[in-house]
Amino acid sequence: MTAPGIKTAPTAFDDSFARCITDGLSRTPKEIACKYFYDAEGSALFDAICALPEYYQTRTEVALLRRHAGEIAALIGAEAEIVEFGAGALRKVRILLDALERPCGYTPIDISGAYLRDVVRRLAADYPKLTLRPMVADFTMPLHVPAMAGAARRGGFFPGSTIGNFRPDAAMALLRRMRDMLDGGGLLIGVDLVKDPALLHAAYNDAAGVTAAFNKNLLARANRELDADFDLDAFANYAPYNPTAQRIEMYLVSLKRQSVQLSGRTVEFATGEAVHTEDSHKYSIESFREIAARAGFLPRAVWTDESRLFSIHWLESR
Ligand code: AVI
Repeated sequence: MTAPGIKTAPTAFDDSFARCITDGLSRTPKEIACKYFYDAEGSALFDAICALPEYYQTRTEVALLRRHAGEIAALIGAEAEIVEFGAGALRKVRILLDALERPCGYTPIDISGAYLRDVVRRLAADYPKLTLRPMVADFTMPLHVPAMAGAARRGGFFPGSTIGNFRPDAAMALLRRMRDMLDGGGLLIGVDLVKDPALLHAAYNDAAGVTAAFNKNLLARANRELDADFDLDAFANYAPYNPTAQRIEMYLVSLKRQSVQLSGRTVEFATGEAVHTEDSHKYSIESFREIAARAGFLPRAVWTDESRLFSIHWLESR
């Protein structure tokens, strides 16, 4: 059920996890797309990652948003519609909504429908006058988001350095689509920065093993949804930093030779065989501004912390 005051936009969302995992595990090397991390369990695990002491990204970005909220709100302008890509827990947007002058509405887009409905209900209770238009959709695919009546312009919001989970060519294509969608407005985007590899390694190899559970949730999800029989203890989480490509690479590595049943098929794993599950690219401020400019944005303001761990960019789309 949709909460009162919330308009749910119609979407053509195709649940393709089954196809992705069966195709990806029949390839060499094996792979599963990282967007499938985020079912309800995976989204909750990602929330737990964001609170980890080693995962500096969330607290650094939140501190930057709080510190510069006034400046950011002035750049976005009055009566804007905020469109958030991969909205997650809807915590960061509250900082924006509190700072903006008469925000017109908020369109959170997320692939995890149950999770989105839940968090939007809570947001609606705190912002009763705001028009909320949640969209359950895969924002990595071409997507039409109709203009919101009464909005002076659109401010895209893409925090959390999710852009880093795309290969540079795919990141560029996505930024181009966002640029077109935000025509006349702009995009506020969080980007994780290149830094000491030891800090990066720790952030993706936390002592409590939450990132390992997040990675293995792909297999647990296949067990829940696709009648698979993955033994989670027979796979290791492996997440090294590749300094040449400037990215964290995440893998699930088979600890033994094994056969797994998946949607009525048998998938064979050799000992030590890896399934690639995610890349998390890191940028310098300059290299990111360059990509944004090549995607058609006008890179304007950029904010970073004293230790240069993380950056937030305001890119104009006009
Ligand atoms: C969502 N994304 C930006 C996270 C990242 O840091 O690349 C996903 C993540 N994977 C492992 N830990 C967090």
